[in-house]
Amino acid sequence: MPSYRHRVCVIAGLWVLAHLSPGGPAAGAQAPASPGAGPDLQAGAANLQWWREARFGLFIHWGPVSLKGTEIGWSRGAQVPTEEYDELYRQFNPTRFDADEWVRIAQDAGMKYLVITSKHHDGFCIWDTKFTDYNIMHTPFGRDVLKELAAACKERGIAFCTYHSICDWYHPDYPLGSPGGKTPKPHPNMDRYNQYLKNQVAELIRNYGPLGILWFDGEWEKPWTQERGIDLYRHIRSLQPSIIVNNRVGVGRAGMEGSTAAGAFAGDYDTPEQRIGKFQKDRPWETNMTICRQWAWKPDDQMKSLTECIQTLVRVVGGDGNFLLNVGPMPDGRIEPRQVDRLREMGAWLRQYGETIYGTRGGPIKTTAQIATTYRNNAIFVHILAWPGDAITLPALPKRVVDSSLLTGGKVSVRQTKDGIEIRVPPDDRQEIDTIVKLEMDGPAVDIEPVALAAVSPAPGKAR
Ligand code: FHN
Repeated sequence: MPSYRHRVCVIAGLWVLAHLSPGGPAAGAQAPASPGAGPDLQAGAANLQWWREARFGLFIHWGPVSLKGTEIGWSRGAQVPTEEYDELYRQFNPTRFDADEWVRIAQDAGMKYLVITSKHHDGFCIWDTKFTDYNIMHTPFGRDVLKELAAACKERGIAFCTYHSICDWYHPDYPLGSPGGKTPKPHPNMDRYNQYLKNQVAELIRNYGPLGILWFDGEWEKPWTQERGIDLYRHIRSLQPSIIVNNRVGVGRAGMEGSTAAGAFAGDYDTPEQRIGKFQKDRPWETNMTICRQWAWKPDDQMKSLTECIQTLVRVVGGDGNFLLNVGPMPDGRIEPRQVDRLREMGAWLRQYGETIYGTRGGPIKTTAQIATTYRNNAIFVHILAWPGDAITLPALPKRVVDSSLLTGGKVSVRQTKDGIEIRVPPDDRQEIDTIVKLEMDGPAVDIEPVALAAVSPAPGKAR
């Protein structure tokens, strides 16, 4: 994985931008603005609202490399010789690709937005771009995948979004090449590459937009700078003011942890990768994670269990984040049936318990190994993911529990004292994946200051 260069710009010239949180200025002192960065570079709370309520999206990493079953971008010049990798597109013919089927799979999974790699680090473009012939129209398949997906998303009411890599180990003008950005190109021209990048971003927005999100990546390498990042943010905002852009365009992202260096320009949200982000309500965030181990298609890759998928979703939303779950479609254009089954199982769970996920905020009790909480209006949803003993004891809250119910079925007893709230559910009514208790409070849960629960390790034999 990339070794990140944390070239966070000089804090003295940076700006903590207003309205990072939905409700208004972010916490934290006002620092001098970074060159060219300001609130006008952000989507704003109103444009983020649909995304924060959506909570769950499908990530797709796909390209001719699926013919090899190795990792997109990273295997170029590593497991797959560069010359061979760059010729794969000439045999790429995913005849079983069906855009409407992919979007239906996302919809059936309970996902509300779809982010697909328009171009990954390997430089291959899966749309009819006028700026390079290294694209899907020059393959035996010859169809514009982005055009078909954008139409299918529009038809089914799923937000269409694209992932676009800033680094490009194929393009002759980008200074670094494969493997993994470790080799120099012979005659690079970064300014010309930068224009190519901006031209293609404009194509994506103008021809396939309006896009829900432009999900950037590959900003960590030396040729990219904060100034180029600010310029790219400004370019995007000028093309579609409402678009949401992540924090991987400036150079302030803290590696896989995905947060943004204090004071650095943050884009619209943080991007913890392959992990559950920390509890954070003052800046939007989204965990991006693979359903298997590899981002792109890999035969017989290890796939996450339903318990892990659901509990990750619950823990992420409990931390006030979104969950972007990735599949790598096969070279014939299908999403692997066992992955489709997993996504369908998640959708079945969300059809039953989605009220505890969609349109909720994280907290007010912070996630632990045993529980996560989400809330909406006066309701707090306590997701019990493991049982340390016969009861779960929550910290004292400043509002009164006026009613309670066990959304997952069965009986629950709730006892509130000045010291805390004790929850008991008979073992037979406890769910393997998530036992959900709804607490109806005597006022809005948003007024409750987030509170940590002392972690309790499960008593022996009491894991459930
Ligand atoms: O190198 C990429 C990787 O292939 C994948 O696209 C992930 C998704 O967040 N981002 C980079 C690794 O951090």
